[in-house]
Amino acid sequence: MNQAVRFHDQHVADSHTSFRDAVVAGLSARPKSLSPKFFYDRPGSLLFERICQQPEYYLTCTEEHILADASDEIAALVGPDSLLVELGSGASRKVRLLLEAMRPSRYLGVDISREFLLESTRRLAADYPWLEVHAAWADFSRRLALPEGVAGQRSVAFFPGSSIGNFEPSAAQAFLAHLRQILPPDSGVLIGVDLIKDRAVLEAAYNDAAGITAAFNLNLLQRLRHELGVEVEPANFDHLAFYNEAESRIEMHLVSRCRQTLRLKEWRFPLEEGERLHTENSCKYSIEGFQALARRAGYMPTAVWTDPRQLFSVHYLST
Ligand code: AVJ
Repeated sequence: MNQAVRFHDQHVADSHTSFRDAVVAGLSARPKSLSPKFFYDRPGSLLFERICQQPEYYLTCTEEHILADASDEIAALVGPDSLLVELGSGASRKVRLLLEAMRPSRYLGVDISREFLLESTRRLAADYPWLEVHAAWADFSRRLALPEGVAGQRSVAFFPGSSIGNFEPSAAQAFLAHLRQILPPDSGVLIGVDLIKDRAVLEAAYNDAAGITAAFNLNLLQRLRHELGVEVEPANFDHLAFYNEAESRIEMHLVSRCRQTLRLKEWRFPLEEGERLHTENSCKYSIEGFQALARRAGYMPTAVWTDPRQLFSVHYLST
């Protein structure tokens, strides 16, 4: 059977304008900042795939090992005939482990990167002919809704990769609480969460020797140039990533190498030498800290798996 992917366009119609408005607001703020969700244009999504293959970036391979080891247990928790919803599906590699163990009747991939979403869901549909595959093109940080046609079925929302770390803890709690509201009764959330650990291990993961994370960070400036026509020279910026221990988070910034002015239409954004543009927070948790947050969001933390080095955790939260 060669079945098609059911595509649901949930993207905000004014995505270009809202991108520009967000950039103008972020460059006008003090300190200057841009949301990490803007990293994921096509080149950015490809760079992220390469980050996941860097030896220092332990998150991806560790999570994959945890999922491989726990997949039967996860399948038993979730039960048969469910809907598997993947948030930020990207290249959808990890979910294959779950699909094979769980054998859900339906899969819904949700992603902000349209081409990536279509490619990866088409591959899933081709490889798993028994699976009904849906794709929702959406910015789930703004709008989260199960599309018509899948709503109502007992679900498990898979939120891999520690993407939840991009939210501040209070926003993460609000996001999870909202997710709980839209999931049908008796559902669950399977979520990957990076753990607090040695500064050296954390900082190496965001400063890989091959410079892929730096290229990923700087690609945001290319995107501003190509998509919005911002006059900006990426070579005038340095990549900076460090662990902010007080906030338990990796911070990424772009640091101005000189005094310069970015231009966008009638706007002027002057930068001092050394001034930073904050591009990402990646919050880290202890197992107990994350379980407490999940409880505050209304969930029951039912199971947690980790690796022998306690680098990464995968939680199952019941709604
Ligand atoms: C996709 C948000 C989980 O925070 O580790 C990787 C993104 N940024 N390297 C992370 C990212 C720099 C990643 N998340």
